[in-house]
Amino acid sequence: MRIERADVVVTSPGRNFVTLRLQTTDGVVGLGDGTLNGRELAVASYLRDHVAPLLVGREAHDVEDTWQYLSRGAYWRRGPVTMTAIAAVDMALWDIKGKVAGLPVYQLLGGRSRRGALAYGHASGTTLEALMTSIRNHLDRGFRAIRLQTGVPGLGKVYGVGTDQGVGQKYDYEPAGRTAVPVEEDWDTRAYLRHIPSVFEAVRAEFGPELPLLHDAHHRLSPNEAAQLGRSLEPYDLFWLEDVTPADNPEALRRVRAMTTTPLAIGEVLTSIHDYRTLVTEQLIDYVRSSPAHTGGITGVKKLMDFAALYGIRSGFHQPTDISPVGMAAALHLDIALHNFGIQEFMEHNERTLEVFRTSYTFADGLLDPGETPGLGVDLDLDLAAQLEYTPAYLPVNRLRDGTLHDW
Ligand code: KDG
Ligand code: MG
Repeated sequence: MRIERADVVVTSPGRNFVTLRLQTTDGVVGLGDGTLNGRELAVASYLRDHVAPLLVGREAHDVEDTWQYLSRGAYWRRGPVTMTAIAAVDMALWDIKGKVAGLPVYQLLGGRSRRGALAYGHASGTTLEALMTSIRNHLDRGFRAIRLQTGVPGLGKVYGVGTDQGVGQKYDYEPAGRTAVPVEEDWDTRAYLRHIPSVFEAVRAEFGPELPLLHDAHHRLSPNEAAQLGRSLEPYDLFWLEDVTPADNPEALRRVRAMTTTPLAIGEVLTSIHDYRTLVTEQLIDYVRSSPAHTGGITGVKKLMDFAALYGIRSGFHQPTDISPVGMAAALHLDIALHNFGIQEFMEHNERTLEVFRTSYTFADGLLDPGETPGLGVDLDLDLAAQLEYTPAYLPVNRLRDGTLHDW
């Protein structure tokens, strides 16, 4: 069974998504997510101009060989654009294999290891009161683990804080502005470090000790500041503290690790098993944050998680709404199959997106499940997708109060 067609579909149902659609000589269709937020067309071109011509005529069943062919064979290795493009191909091939076998992909990865994947939702508020409402809204919708992001007194818009919700309203955070240049946010680490512990104290007092709580520091702290934050949050028993330092210097976490027992997660911007060598072998982290969509697909992440398993490190795959439902499905099949699953991020896609991508995964009682549809379990409505044109959208940049550009 050979690959006969390889088409790249760019669509924008409220945000931009890149999807690779492969079709075999037997008429089987496979979908892969190639979305890289703010750099979507770079991956679309990589796929369309450099990868699709190599795929046509290849054996569709040879998932591992195609993965090696595209990563070793390109000579230029790793990096987010390359690894997202390889991810798209890999997911589409697993989708095809599952459809041909008549099995959901998780069955091909070793079968079911759990009833469902514990999901965490994003609660946020510009004020403590708004945050409490957001947490209640999430609990009412079935979430059993919550990430908290909060406004900081004296700062304007802060990462992860959406429009304040009324009772029963949904979280609607969308950082990527549809503007010609990135929006500029401001940042003050000392103000942040002073404020955050008081928020966790109030939330623990209100919701008790059982609820798993998470927080994303989004790459902004020095190792010493990160250690300070980890220590100050120890009394509130976090499930994890994410991306405390910029991920491109894994050694920075040695100091953080030595200073605090708060569990650490990192890696949404890491794209290869090689990026994790120090983090994993020195046990500097507790959770891997890479997503299949940016880390070479199911094949890339399976290798990474089997390596992490040797050191007792678990998964917490990145899944904001800037990864498409196809990428979400790929993560869920891994979540159900991997022994060293930890938790799954879950931001719900908007209704328009779920009209373009028809999914078979479910969320009930705090748990996600990929469903039993053969393959990944996602269909793409090509006609609707074609009507929703790409619009440039950039993630924000961050500046300190004196104007210095800081990590966002
Ligand atoms: O595109 C960038 C987002 O995916 C990122 O800011 C989201 O940090 C994030 C998270 O934890 O979901
Ligand atoms: Mg994050």
